[in-house]
Amino acid sequence: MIKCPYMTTNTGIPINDNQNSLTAGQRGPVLMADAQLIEKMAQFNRERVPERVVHAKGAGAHGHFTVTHDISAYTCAKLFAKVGTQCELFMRISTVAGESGSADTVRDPRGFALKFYTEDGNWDLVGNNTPVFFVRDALKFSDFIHSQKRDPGTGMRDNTMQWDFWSLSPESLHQNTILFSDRGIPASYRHMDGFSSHTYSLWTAKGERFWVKWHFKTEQGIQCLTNSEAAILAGTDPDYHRRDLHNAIDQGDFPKWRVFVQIMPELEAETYPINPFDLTKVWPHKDYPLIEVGLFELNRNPDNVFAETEQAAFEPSNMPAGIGASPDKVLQARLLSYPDAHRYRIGTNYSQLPINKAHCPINTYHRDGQTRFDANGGSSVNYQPNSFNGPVDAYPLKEPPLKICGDADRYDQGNDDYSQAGDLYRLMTEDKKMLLIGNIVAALATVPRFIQERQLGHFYKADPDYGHRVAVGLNLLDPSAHK
Ligand code: HDE
Repeated sequence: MIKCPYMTTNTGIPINDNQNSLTAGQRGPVLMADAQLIEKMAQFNRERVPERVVHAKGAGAHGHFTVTHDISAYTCAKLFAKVGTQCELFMRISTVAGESGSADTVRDPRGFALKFYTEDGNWDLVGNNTPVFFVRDALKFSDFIHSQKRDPGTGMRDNTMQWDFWSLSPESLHQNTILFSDRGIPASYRHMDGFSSHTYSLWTAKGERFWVKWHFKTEQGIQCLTNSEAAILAGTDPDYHRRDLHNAIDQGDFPKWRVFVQIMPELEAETYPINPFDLTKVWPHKDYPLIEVGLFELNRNPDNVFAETEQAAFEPSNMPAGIGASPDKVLQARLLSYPDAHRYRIGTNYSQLPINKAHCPINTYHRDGQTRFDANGGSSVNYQPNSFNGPVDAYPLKEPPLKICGDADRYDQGNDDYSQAGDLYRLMTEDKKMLLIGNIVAALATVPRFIQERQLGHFYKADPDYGHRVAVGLNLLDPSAHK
Protein backbone atom coordinates (compact mmCIF):
# COMPACT_ATOMS: atom_id res chain seq x y z
CA MET A 1 0.00 0.00 0.00
CA ILE A 2 1.68 3.28 -1.10
CA LYS A 3 1.81 5.80 1.77
CA CYS A 4 0.59 9.03 0.03
CA PRO A 5 1.94 12.40 1.23
CA TYR A 6 -0.43 14.67 3.14
CA MET A 7 -2.10 17.48 1.11
CA THR A 8 -0.95 20.97 2.10
CA THR A 9 -1.78 24.62 1.34
CA ASN A 10 0.59 26.73 -0.86
CA THR A 11 2.67 27.34 2.23
CA GLY A 12 2.94 23.74 3.36
CA ILE A 13 0.23 23.68 6.02
CA PRO A 14 -1.11 20.10 6.14
CA ILE A 15 -4.77 19.71 5.18
CA ASN A 16 -7.14 17.55 7.17
CA ASP A 17 -10.31 17.92 5.01
CA ASN A 18 -10.48 18.88 1.29
CA GLN A 19 -14.17 17.93 0.88
CA ASN A 20 -16.07 20.25 3.23
CA SER A 21 -15.92 24.08 3.59
CA LEU A 22 -15.86 25.58 7.09
CA THR A 23 -19.42 26.60 8.08
CA ALA A 24 -21.15 28.05 11.12
CA GLY A 25 -23.07 24.92 12.18
CA GLN A 26 -24.17 21.96 10.08
CA ARG A 27 -26.29 24.08 7.73
CA GLY A 28 -24.82 27.52 8.45
CA PRO A 29 -22.96 30.01 6.13
CA VAL A 30 -19.33 29.48 5.07
CA LEU A 31 -16.85 31.26 7.33
CA MET A 32 -14.26 33.79 5.99
CA ALA A 33 -11.80 31.98 8.24
CA ASP A 34 -11.72 29.16 5.67
CA ALA A 35 -8.34 30.32 4.27
CA GLN A 36 -7.94 26.95 2.56
CA LEU A 37 -11.11 27.50 0.50
CA ILE A 38 -10.15 31.12 -0.25
CA GLU A 39 -6.64 30.13 -1.37
CA LYS A 40 -8.04 27.43 -3.63
CA MET A 41 -10.49 29.79 -5.36
CA ALA A 42 -7.94 32.59 -5.71
CA GLN A 43 -5.40 30.22 -7.25
CA PHE A 44 -8.04 28.90 -9.67
CA ASN A 45 -9.05 32.42 -10.76
CA ARG A 46 -5.45 33.16 -11.68
CA GLU A 47 -4.54 29.98 -13.58
CA ARG A 48 -4.62 31.56 -17.06
CA VAL A 49 -1.74 33.62 -18.44
CA PRO A 50 -2.51 35.52 -21.67
CA GLU A 51 -2.27 33.07 -24.55
CA ARG A 52 0.19 33.90 -27.34
CA VAL A 53 -1.42 36.54 -29.56
CA VAL A 54 -0.37 34.39 -32.52
CA HIS A 55 0.67 30.74 -32.44
CA ALA A 56 -1.54 30.15 -29.39
CA LYS A 57 -2.23 26.46 -30.19
CA GLY A 58 0.81 24.26 -30.29
CA ALA A 59 2.69 21.25 -28.94
CA GLY A 60 6.16 21.00 -27.46
CA ALA A 61 8.81 18.35 -26.91
CA HIS A 62 12.41 18.02 -25.75
CA GLY A 63 15.17 16.57 -27.89
CA HIS A 64 18.77 16.60 -29.02
CA PHE A 65 20.71 18.21 -31.83
CA THR A 66 23.89 16.57 -33.16
CA VAL A 67 26.39 18.30 -35.46
CA THR A 68 27.12 15.96 -38.39
CA HIS A 69 29.13 18.22 -40.72
CA ASP A 70 31.82 20.84 -40.21
CA ILE A 71 30.68 24.44 -40.82
CA SER A 72 33.32 26.03 -38.58
CA ALA A 73 34.65 27.86 -41.65
CA TYR A 74 31.51 30.02 -41.45
CA THR A 75 31.04 30.45 -37.71
CA CYS A 76 32.90 30.59 -34.42
CA ALA A 77 29.79 29.39 -32.59
CA LYS A 78 31.01 26.76 -30.10
CA LEU A 79 28.03 24.60 -31.00
CA PHE A 80 29.55 24.05 -34.44
CA ALA A 81 33.18 23.81 -33.34
CA LYS A 82 33.37 20.10 -34.00
CA VAL A 83 31.39 17.32 -35.62
CA GLY A 84 29.64 15.15 -33.06
CA THR A 85 28.81 17.97 -30.64
CA GLN A 86 25.41 17.39 -29.04
CA CYS A 87 23.06 19.95 -27.59
CA GLU A 88 19.75 19.66 -25.78
CA LEU A 89 16.78 21.48 -27.28
CA PHE A 90 13.13 22.25 -26.75
CA MET A 91 10.80 22.60 -29.74
CA ARG A 92 7.31 24.01 -30.06
CA ILE A 93 5.26 23.54 -33.21
CA SER A 94 2.08 25.55 -33.64
CA THR A 95 -0.59 26.98 -35.89
CA VAL A 96 -0.75 30.76 -36.32
CA ALA A 97 -4.23 32.26 -36.27
CA GLY A 98 -6.26 29.98 -34.01
CA GLU A 99 -6.76 30.40 -30.28
CA SER A 100 -5.25 27.94 -27.80
CA GLY A 101 -8.32 25.67 -27.97
CA SER A 102 -8.60 25.69 -31.76
CA ALA A 103 -8.19 22.71 -34.07
CA ASP A 104 -4.78 21.55 -35.25
CA THR A 105 -5.81 20.52 -38.76
CA VAL A 106 -6.43 23.92 -40.32
CA ARG A 107 -4.93 25.57 -43.40
CA ASP A 108 -2.29 27.75 -41.78
CA PRO A 109 1.50 27.98 -41.64
CA ARG A 110 2.99 25.99 -38.74
CA GLY A 111 5.33 27.67 -36.28
CA PHE A 112 8.63 25.76 -36.03
CA ALA A 113 10.37 27.10 -32.91
CA LEU A 114 13.64 25.64 -31.64
CA LYS A 115 15.46 26.52 -28.42
CA PHE A 116 19.02 25.12 -28.38
CA TYR A 117 20.53 25.17 -24.88
CA THR A 118 24.14 25.76 -26.04
CA GLU A 119 27.18 26.14 -23.75
CA ASP A 120 27.30 29.80 -24.84
CA GLY A 121 23.68 30.61 -24.04
CA ASN A 122 20.34 29.79 -25.66
CA TRP A 123 20.07 29.90 -29.43
CA ASP A 124 16.42 30.28 -30.52
CA LEU A 125 15.57 29.71 -34.15
CA VAL A 126 11.91 30.68 -34.46
CA GLY A 127 10.76 29.75 -37.93
CA ASN A 128 7.81 28.36 -39.82
CA ASN A 129 7.15 25.38 -42.06
CA THR A 130 7.30 27.76 -45.03
CA PRO A 131 10.48 29.32 -46.48
CA VAL A 132 8.84 32.73 -47.01
CA PHE A 133 6.20 34.89 -45.33
CA PHE A 134 3.14 36.98 -46.23
CA VAL A 135 4.77 40.39 -45.75
CA ARG A 136 8.29 41.81 -46.06
CA ASP A 137 7.81 44.66 -43.58
CA ALA A 138 6.93 44.37 -39.88
CA LEU A 139 4.77 47.48 -40.14
CA LYS A 140 2.15 45.33 -41.92
CA PHE A 141 2.25 42.38 -39.51
CA SER A 142 -0.47 43.33 -37.02
CA ASP A 143 -2.79 44.41 -39.86
CA PHE A 144 -2.13 41.09 -41.58
CA ILE A 145 -2.91 39.15 -38.39
CA HIS A 146 -6.08 41.22 -37.78
CA SER A 147 -7.27 40.21 -41.27
CA GLN A 148 -6.64 36.52 -40.45
CA LYS A 149 -8.39 36.48 -37.08
CA ARG A 150 -11.94 37.30 -36.00
CA ASP A 151 -14.07 40.03 -37.55
CA PRO A 152 -14.39 42.76 -34.88
CA GLY A 153 -18.11 43.04 -35.57
CA THR A 154 -19.19 39.40 -35.78
CA GLY A 155 -16.46 37.73 -33.73
CA MET A 156 -16.07 35.18 -36.52
CA ARG A 157 -13.23 34.56 -39.01
CA ASP A 158 -13.97 35.76 -42.52
CA ASN A 159 -12.42 34.89 -45.88
CA THR A 160 -13.36 38.34 -47.16
CA MET A 161 -11.07 40.00 -44.58
CA GLN A 162 -8.25 37.64 -45.47
CA TRP A 163 -8.47 38.08 -49.23
CA ASP A 164 -9.12 41.81 -48.97
CA PHE A 165 -5.78 42.21 -47.20
CA TRP A 166 -3.98 39.75 -49.45
CA SER A 167 -5.36 41.24 -52.69
CA LEU A 168 -4.10 44.66 -51.52
CA SER A 169 -0.70 43.20 -50.51
CA PRO A 170 0.58 41.35 -53.58
CA GLU A 171 3.81 40.48 -51.74
CA SER A 172 1.71 37.75 -50.05
CA LEU A 173 1.26 35.79 -53.30
CA HIS A 174 4.33 33.57 -52.97
CA GLN A 175 3.40 32.50 -49.42
CA ASN A 176 -0.25 31.99 -50.43
CA THR A 177 0.80 29.76 -53.30
CA ILE A 178 2.44 27.59 -50.62
CA LEU A 179 -0.38 27.96 -48.10
CA PHE A 180 -3.10 26.87 -50.53
CA SER A 181 -0.99 24.04 -51.93
CA ASP A 182 -1.16 20.59 -50.32
CA ARG A 183 1.59 21.78 -47.88
CA GLY A 184 -0.95 24.10 -46.24
CA ILE A 185 -2.33 21.31 -44.01
CA PRO A 186 0.41 18.93 -42.84
CA ALA A 187 -0.68 15.36 -41.99
CA SER A 188 1.17 15.80 -38.68
CA TYR A 189 3.79 17.98 -37.08
CA ARG A 190 6.27 15.20 -37.90
CA HIS A 191 5.63 15.17 -41.64
CA MET A 192 6.60 18.72 -42.55
CA ASP A 193 9.80 20.67 -43.12
CA GLY A 194 10.91 23.77 -41.21
CA PHE A 195 12.70 26.93 -42.27
CA SER A 196 14.32 29.98 -40.69
CA SER A 197 12.41 31.82 -43.46
CA HIS A 198 14.52 34.88 -42.72
CA THR A 199 18.09 35.29 -43.74
CA TYR A 200 20.30 35.24 -40.65
CA SER A 201 24.09 35.43 -40.46
CA LEU A 202 27.07 33.44 -39.27
CA TRP A 203 30.34 35.08 -38.36
CA THR A 204 33.88 33.91 -37.61
CA ALA A 205 36.49 34.95 -35.04
CA LYS A 206 38.42 36.48 -37.96
CA GLY A 207 35.57 38.92 -38.56
CA GLU A 208 34.06 37.33 -41.70
CA ARG A 209 30.27 37.32 -42.07
CA PHE A 210 28.14 34.97 -44.14
CA TRP A 211 24.41 35.30 -44.81
CA VAL A 212 22.53 32.11 -44.08
CA LYS A 213 19.12 30.51 -44.52
CA TRP A 214 18.30 27.47 -42.35
CA HIS A 215 16.37 24.44 -43.61
CA PHE A 216 15.03 21.53 -41.53
CA LYS A 217 14.12 18.53 -43.68
CA THR A 218 11.81 16.00 -42.06
CA GLU A 219 13.17 12.46 -42.01
CA GLN A 220 9.57 11.23 -41.83
CA GLY A 221 8.75 12.43 -45.35
CA ILE A 222 6.22 15.09 -46.33
CA GLN A 223 2.59 14.06 -45.84
CA CYS A 224 -0.42 16.37 -46.13
CA LEU A 225 -4.18 16.37 -45.54
CA THR A 226 -6.86 17.42 -48.01
CA ASN A 227 -9.46 20.02 -47.06
CA SER A 228 -12.07 17.31 -46.43
CA GLU A 229 -9.77 15.05 -44.39
CA ALA A 230 -8.71 18.06 -42.31
CA ALA A 231 -12.29 19.24 -41.75
CA ILE A 232 -13.36 15.85 -40.39
CA LEU A 233 -10.36 15.68 -38.02
CA ALA A 234 -10.95 19.27 -36.85
CA GLY A 235 -14.31 18.06 -35.64
CA THR A 236 -13.50 14.59 -34.39
CA ASP A 237 -10.09 15.35 -32.84
CA PRO A 238 -9.07 19.04 -32.62
CA ASP A 239 -5.82 17.94 -30.93
CA TYR A 240 -4.95 15.50 -33.72
CA HIS A 241 -1.42 16.83 -34.37
CA ARG A 242 -0.69 17.29 -30.67
CA ARG A 243 -1.80 13.70 -29.99
CA ASP A 244 0.21 12.32 -32.90
CA LEU A 245 3.44 13.95 -31.70
CA HIS A 246 2.88 12.94 -28.08
CA ASN A 247 2.08 9.32 -28.94
CA ALA A 248 4.97 8.96 -31.38
CA ILE A 249 7.44 10.09 -28.74
CA ASP A 250 5.74 7.96 -26.09
CA GLN A 251 6.16 4.92 -28.33
CA GLY A 252 9.84 5.67 -29.00
CA ASP A 253 9.16 6.67 -32.61
CA PHE A 254 11.32 9.79 -32.32
CA PRO A 255 10.76 12.30 -35.15
CA LYS A 256 13.92 13.63 -36.73
CA TRP A 257 14.86 16.54 -38.99
CA ARG A 258 18.08 16.93 -40.96
CA VAL A 259 19.51 20.47 -40.73
CA PHE A 260 20.93 22.32 -43.75
CA VAL A 261 22.10 25.83 -44.52
CA GLN A 262 22.37 27.94 -47.62
CA ILE A 263 25.47 30.16 -47.33
CA MET A 264 25.99 33.49 -49.12
CA PRO A 265 29.32 35.34 -48.66
CA GLU A 266 28.64 38.77 -47.17
CA LEU A 267 29.53 40.92 -50.20
CA GLU A 268 27.43 38.88 -52.64
CA ALA A 269 24.33 40.36 -50.99
CA GLU A 270 25.16 43.68 -52.65
CA THR A 271 25.02 42.30 -56.17
CA TYR A 272 22.64 39.33 -55.97
CA PRO A 273 19.65 40.14 -58.21
CA ILE A 274 17.17 39.06 -55.52
CA ASN A 275 17.18 41.13 -52.33
CA PRO A 276 18.50 38.38 -50.00
CA PHE A 277 16.82 40.07 -47.01
CA ASP A 278 13.32 40.13 -48.56
CA LEU A 279 11.27 37.66 -46.50
CA THR A 280 8.94 36.98 -49.41
CA LYS A 281 11.77 35.54 -51.50
CA VAL A 282 13.76 32.29 -51.50
CA TRP A 283 17.34 31.88 -52.68
CA PRO A 284 17.23 29.41 -55.60
CA HIS A 285 19.17 26.31 -54.55
CA LYS A 286 21.05 26.39 -57.86
CA ASP A 287 22.62 29.66 -56.68
CA TYR A 288 23.21 28.60 -53.07
CA PRO A 289 22.96 24.83 -52.60
CA LEU A 290 21.99 23.18 -49.32
CA ILE A 291 24.93 22.32 -47.07
CA GLU A 292 24.29 19.66 -44.43
CA VAL A 293 24.96 20.66 -40.82
CA GLY A 294 23.31 18.24 -38.41
CA LEU A 295 20.34 16.26 -37.26
CA PHE A 296 17.90 16.81 -34.42
CA GLU A 297 15.34 14.48 -32.90
CA LEU A 298 12.48 14.97 -30.43
CA ASN A 299 12.67 12.26 -27.78
CA ARG A 300 10.94 13.43 -24.57
CA ASN A 301 7.44 14.73 -23.94
CA PRO A 302 6.92 17.57 -21.45
CA ASP A 303 6.03 16.47 -17.92
CA ASN A 304 3.78 19.49 -17.59
CA VAL A 305 2.34 21.33 -20.59
CA PHE A 306 1.87 24.66 -18.80
CA ALA A 307 5.32 24.70 -17.16
CA GLU A 308 7.12 23.75 -20.35
CA THR A 309 5.14 24.31 -23.54
CA GLU A 310 2.97 27.23 -22.40
CA GLN A 311 5.81 29.04 -20.61
CA ALA A 312 8.44 28.41 -23.30
CA ALA A 313 9.69 31.82 -24.43
CA PHE A 314 11.35 31.75 -27.85
CA GLU A 315 13.11 34.86 -29.07
CA PRO A 316 14.99 35.39 -32.34
CA SER A 317 17.30 37.74 -30.43
CA ASN A 318 18.80 34.75 -28.57
CA MET A 319 21.89 34.24 -30.72
CA PRO A 320 25.20 33.02 -29.20
CA ALA A 321 28.53 34.30 -30.56
CA GLY A 322 29.03 33.25 -34.18
CA ILE A 323 25.32 33.49 -35.01
CA GLY A 324 23.71 36.79 -35.99
CA ALA A 325 20.73 38.53 -37.55
CA SER A 326 20.43 40.21 -40.95
CA PRO A 327 18.86 43.49 -42.13
CA ASP A 328 15.61 41.62 -42.99
CA LYS A 329 13.03 44.20 -41.81
CA VAL A 330 10.67 41.59 -40.36
CA LEU A 331 13.47 39.87 -38.46
CA GLN A 332 14.72 43.19 -37.11
CA ALA A 333 11.29 43.89 -35.60
CA ARG A 334 11.00 40.38 -34.21
CA LEU A 335 14.27 40.86 -32.31
CA LEU A 336 12.41 43.40 -30.19
CA SER A 337 8.88 42.03 -30.22
CA TYR A 338 9.43 38.59 -28.70
CA PRO A 339 11.05 39.62 -25.39
CA ASP A 340 8.33 42.27 -25.11
CA ALA A 341 5.62 39.64 -25.64
CA HIS A 342 7.19 37.39 -23.00
CA ARG A 343 7.48 40.19 -20.39
CA TYR A 344 3.80 40.92 -20.92
CA ARG A 345 2.68 37.30 -21.02
CA ILE A 346 4.80 35.54 -18.37
CA GLY A 347 6.53 38.29 -16.40
CA THR A 348 9.79 40.23 -16.11
CA ASN A 349 11.88 37.27 -15.01
CA TYR A 350 10.55 34.80 -17.63
CA SER A 351 14.08 33.80 -18.68
CA GLN A 352 14.60 32.25 -15.24
CA LEU A 353 11.70 29.85 -15.65
CA PRO A 354 13.21 26.33 -15.87
CA ILE A 355 12.16 25.83 -19.50
CA ASN A 356 13.82 29.09 -20.53
CA LYS A 357 16.85 29.01 -18.23
CA ALA A 358 20.15 28.74 -20.13
CA HIS A 359 22.22 25.63 -19.40
CA CYS A 360 25.34 27.71 -18.79
CA PRO A 361 26.46 30.39 -16.27
CA ILE A 362 24.23 33.50 -16.28
CA ASN A 363 26.05 36.63 -15.01
CA THR A 364 23.81 39.68 -15.30
CA TYR A 365 23.54 42.79 -13.12
CA HIS A 366 19.75 42.68 -13.47
CA ARG A 367 18.09 42.51 -10.06
CA ASP A 368 14.62 42.26 -8.46
CA GLY A 369 11.38 42.43 -10.46
CA GLN A 370 8.28 40.32 -9.94
CA THR A 371 8.61 36.60 -9.08
CA ARG A 372 12.39 36.56 -8.94
CA PHE A 373 13.05 32.79 -8.97
CA ASP A 374 16.71 32.76 -7.93
CA ALA A 375 18.89 34.30 -5.21
CA ASN A 376 18.72 37.62 -7.07
CA GLY A 377 22.49 37.87 -7.10
CA GLY A 378 22.83 37.46 -3.35
CA SER A 379 25.08 40.09 -1.84
CA SER A 380 27.22 40.35 -5.02
CA VAL A 381 27.92 43.74 -6.56
CA ASN A 382 24.97 44.87 -8.69
CA TYR A 383 26.60 47.49 -10.90
CA GLN A 384 29.33 47.55 -13.55
CA PRO A 385 32.08 48.69 -13.91
CA ASN A 386 33.11 47.90 -10.33
CA SER A 387 36.25 47.20 -8.30
CA PHE A 388 34.90 44.06 -6.60
CA ASN A 389 35.51 41.22 -9.10
CA GLY A 390 32.01 41.33 -10.63
CA PRO A 391 31.43 39.83 -14.10
CA VAL A 392 33.23 41.82 -16.79
CA ASP A 393 32.23 42.78 -20.34
CA ALA A 394 35.31 41.25 -21.92
CA TYR A 395 34.15 38.18 -23.85
CA PRO A 396 36.86 37.67 -26.52
CA LEU A 397 34.50 37.21 -29.52
CA LYS A 398 32.75 40.20 -31.10
CA GLU A 399 30.37 40.34 -34.07
CA PRO A 400 32.04 42.05 -37.03
CA PRO A 401 30.78 45.57 -37.85
CA LEU A 402 27.90 45.74 -40.34
CA LYS A 403 28.43 48.16 -43.21
CA ILE A 404 25.56 50.65 -43.41
CA CYS A 405 24.85 52.97 -46.33
CA GLY A 406 22.04 55.31 -47.46
CA ASP A 407 19.72 57.85 -45.80
CA ALA A 408 17.21 57.08 -43.11
CA ASP A 409 13.89 56.79 -44.92
CA ARG A 410 10.86 54.51 -45.41
CA TYR A 411 11.91 52.44 -48.43
CA ASP A 412 9.48 50.31 -50.41
CA GLN A 413 11.48 47.13 -51.06
CA GLY A 414 8.77 45.78 -53.33
CA ASN A 415 10.11 45.16 -56.81
CA ASP A 416 8.75 41.78 -57.91
CA ASP A 417 5.87 40.02 -56.17
CA TYR A 418 5.15 37.55 -58.95
CA SER A 419 8.08 35.68 -60.47
CA GLN A 420 8.83 33.34 -57.53
CA ALA A 421 5.11 32.62 -57.08
CA GLY A 422 4.93 31.85 -60.80
CA ASP A 423 8.09 29.74 -60.64
CA LEU A 424 6.56 27.71 -57.80
CA TYR A 425 3.30 27.26 -59.73
CA ARG A 426 5.16 26.10 -62.85
CA LEU A 427 7.22 23.64 -60.73
CA MET A 428 4.04 21.89 -59.57
CA THR A 429 2.85 18.66 -61.16
CA GLU A 430 -0.60 18.66 -62.69
CA ASP A 431 -2.22 17.00 -59.70
CA LYS A 432 -0.63 19.55 -57.33
CA LYS A 433 -1.83 22.42 -59.54
CA MET A 434 -5.37 21.02 -59.45
CA LEU A 435 -5.21 20.78 -55.64
CA LEU A 436 -3.92 24.36 -55.41
CA ILE A 437 -6.57 25.79 -57.71
CA GLY A 438 -9.32 23.82 -55.96
CA ASN A 439 -8.22 25.09 -52.54
CA ILE A 440 -8.04 28.71 -53.73
CA VAL A 441 -11.41 28.60 -55.50
CA ALA A 442 -13.00 27.11 -52.37
CA ALA A 443 -11.48 29.86 -50.20
CA LEU A 444 -12.45 32.67 -52.60
CA ALA A 445 -15.94 31.37 -53.35
CA THR A 446 -17.70 33.44 -50.66
CA VAL A 447 -15.60 36.57 -51.17
CA PRO A 448 -17.16 39.63 -52.92
CA ARG A 449 -16.60 39.76 -56.69
CA PHE A 450 -14.50 42.96 -56.64
CA ILE A 451 -11.98 41.31 -54.30
CA GLN A 452 -11.99 38.09 -56.32
CA GLU A 453 -11.18 40.10 -59.44
CA ARG A 454 -8.43 42.10 -57.73
CA GLN A 455 -6.81 38.89 -56.47
CA LEU A 456 -7.24 37.26 -59.87
CA GLY A 457 -5.05 39.96 -61.40
CA HIS A 458 -2.23 38.81 -59.13
CA PHE A 459 -2.61 35.16 -60.10
CA TYR A 460 -2.48 36.17 -63.77
CA LYS A 461 0.69 38.17 -63.26
CA ALA A 462 2.34 35.17 -61.63
CA ASP A 463 1.28 32.87 -64.48
CA PRO A 464 -1.53 33.23 -67.05
CA ASP A 465 -2.53 29.58 -66.58
CA TYR A 466 -2.65 30.10 -62.79
CA GLY A 467 -4.98 33.07 -63.25
CA HIS A 468 -7.07 31.43 -65.94
CA ARG A 469 -7.75 28.28 -63.92
CA VAL A 470 -8.85 30.28 -60.86
CA ALA A 471 -11.08 32.47 -63.05
CA VAL A 472 -12.74 29.44 -64.57
CA GLY A 473 -13.13 27.91 -61.10
CA LEU A 474 -14.89 31.08 -59.94
CA ASN A 475 -16.99 31.39 -63.11
CA LEU A 476 -15.62 34.86 -63.64
CA LEU A 477 -16.75 36.08 -67.09
CA ASP A 478 -14.17 37.08 -69.61
CA PRO A 479 -11.30 36.02 -67.37
CA SER A 480 -8.75 37.43 -69.83
CA ALA A 481 -9.93 40.91 -68.77
CA HIS A 482 -7.81 40.58 -65.61
CA LYS A 483 -4.39 40.25 -67.21
FE1 HDE B 1 6.03 35.65 -34.72
N1 HDE B 1 5.41 36.19 -32.90
N2 HDE B 1 6.06 37.57 -35.27
N3 HDE B 1 6.63 35.14 -36.58
N4 HDE B 1 6.12 33.77 -34.15
C1 HDE B 1 5.14 35.35 -31.87
O1 HDE B 1 5.67 35.75 -29.59
C2 HDE B 1 5.97 38.65 -34.45
C3 HDE B 1 6.82 35.98 -37.66
C4 HDE B 1 6.62 32.69 -34.85
O2 HDE B 1 5.96 28.52 -30.14
C5 HDE B 1 4.77 36.09 -30.63
O3 HDE B 1 5.54 34.60 -27.66
C6 HDE B 1 6.14 39.88 -35.18
C7 HDE B 1 7.51 35.33 -38.71
C8 HDE B 1 6.50 31.51 -34.09
O4 HDE B 1 6.16 30.13 -28.65
C9 HDE B 1 4.91 37.54 -31.00
C10 HDE B 1 6.30 39.52 -36.48
C11 HDE B 1 7.73 34.05 -38.27
C12 HDE B 1 5.92 31.86 -32.89
C13 HDE B 1 5.35 37.46 -32.43
C14 HDE B 1 6.26 38.10 -36.52
C15 HDE B 1 7.18 33.95 -36.95
C16 HDE B 1 5.71 33.28 -32.94
C17 HDE B 1 3.41 35.76 -30.13
C18 HDE B 1 6.48 40.42 -37.69
C19 HDE B 1 8.38 32.89 -39.02
C20 HDE B 1 5.53 30.94 -31.74
C21 HDE B 1 3.59 35.36 -28.73
C22 HDE B 1 7.47 41.42 -37.51
C23 HDE B 1 9.72 33.19 -39.51
C24 HDE B 1 6.72 30.62 -30.90
C25 HDE B 1 5.00 35.19 -28.58
C26 HDE B 1 6.27 29.67 -29.80
C27 HDE B 1 5.18 34.03 -31.87
C28 HDE B 1 5.68 38.59 -33.06
C29 HDE B 1 6.30 37.33 -37.76
C30 HDE B 1 7.18 32.72 -36.21
C31 HDE B 1 3.66 38.36 -30.85
C32 HDE B 1 6.09 41.29 -34.57
C33 HDE B 1 7.88 35.95 -40.04
C34 HDE B 1 6.92 30.12 -34.55
O5 HDE B 1 5.88 38.14 -30.21
